[in-house]
Amino acid sequence: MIFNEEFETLPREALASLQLKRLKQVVERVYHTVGFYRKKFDEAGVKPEDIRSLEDLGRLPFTTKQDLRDNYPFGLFSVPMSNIVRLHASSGTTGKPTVVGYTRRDIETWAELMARSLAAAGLTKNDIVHNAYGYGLFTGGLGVHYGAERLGASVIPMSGGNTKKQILILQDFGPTAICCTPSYTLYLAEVGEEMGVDMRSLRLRVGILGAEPWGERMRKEIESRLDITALDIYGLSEIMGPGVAMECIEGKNGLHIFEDNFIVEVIDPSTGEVLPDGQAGELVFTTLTKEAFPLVRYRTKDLSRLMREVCRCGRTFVRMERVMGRSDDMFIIRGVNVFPSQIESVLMEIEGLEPHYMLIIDREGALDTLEIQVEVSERIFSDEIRRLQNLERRIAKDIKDYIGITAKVKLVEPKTLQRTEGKAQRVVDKRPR
Ligand code: DLL
Repeated sequence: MIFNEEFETLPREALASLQLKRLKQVVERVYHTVGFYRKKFDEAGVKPEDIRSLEDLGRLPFTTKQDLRDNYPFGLFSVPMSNIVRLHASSGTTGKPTVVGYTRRDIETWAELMARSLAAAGLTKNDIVHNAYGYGLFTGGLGVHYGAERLGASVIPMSGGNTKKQILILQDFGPTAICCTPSYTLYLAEVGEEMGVDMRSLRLRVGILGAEPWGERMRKEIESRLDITALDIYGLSEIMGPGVAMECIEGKNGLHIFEDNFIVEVIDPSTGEVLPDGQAGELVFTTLTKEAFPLVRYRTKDLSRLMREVCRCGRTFVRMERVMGRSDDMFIIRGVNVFPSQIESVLMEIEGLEPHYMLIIDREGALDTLEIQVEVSERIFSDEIRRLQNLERRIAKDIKDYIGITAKVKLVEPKTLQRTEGKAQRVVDKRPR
């Protein structure tokens, strides 16, 4: 179902002229209300009136996470605090959180985009939504909540944690949709199975899963353990929260970016050069409708590529491929650039491994070391030692062959690696800095 037929199916030309009109307004607005932008635009020698076409966007400087940090907490807001009705923050792995603000109208816009996202997953007002994204400063909980209400669905504000209780609610309230991170979905399946619940016979039909990178293997695993359709939702606090892009149930291949609200570009993360459609690079967003905290050319560090082919759902919005990883969760082992998602896809090809793993990076002398801890299934774990050793060797060999790095592999007992309610933490970097 398409929630906002008029905007979501706009012919590309009409969409482009809407984007240009809105872009001009945003540039004008930030130039006159946010000192940071005025200074940056002046330095770059661009005035708001220089933006005459969408291509002119490329003349504006990028905004980075560091700029947000430098203006912590409210320095980039473009309205007085009296017009801000909500604050959220994203926990940075380092230092202070990133703070974002919303006006009343921003909350309405966000609710609409989340309603669109849920509708893209096939939800209507007749659905019951089990919302296990965390409520609080994190945008997941309240973002989904307002969207579900806007759609008219019945929302269960579970938030994260309390996993056994979640299972009870899943059984008794009969929600038809679940919203949480993909890793937590699997954890729920695991706990439910442990409690003797047949997780495939729940009323759940669809999962709206995101906030962390995941892959097709994980999708299949979730779909078969819970007997649902698992769809990917993308967003980031800086740009709004969840609902920047959403996979539709008809296409199930890439996420539609709500382009009437955002302009997306893909750049080469090392040079900043804008890449042609289809090439992988870093996503850069410009917000077109946000009042409190507009962002111009915000570098997300998320790596993806754009797909222009028309989707069978009827939406005209461009799709982004599921996020491959971040340019900054990349780590370098003895000179080789490695993304956790690459290791995950090697592991997931091997029979008998569970989708739970940890990567521990350390240094011995001058050499970087990587230890991969991965859970094996119950059946494999009871095998004789020799077979487990063979499996470890096989994994190490595959990692070497596919990624080109030497790793120490340690198989661990099922259900021993730490589970999280929110985003999975899979990399521990112990190297001295
Ligand atoms: O994670 C917003 C969100 C909530 C999205 C619920 C989807 C569902 P932040 O905490 O600011 O916001 O983290 C944003 O998470 O830059 C990506 O690196 C990552 N991320 C979000 N969605 C996906 C996804 C929320 N579907 C950061 N696939 C982003 C891969 C994702 N990574």
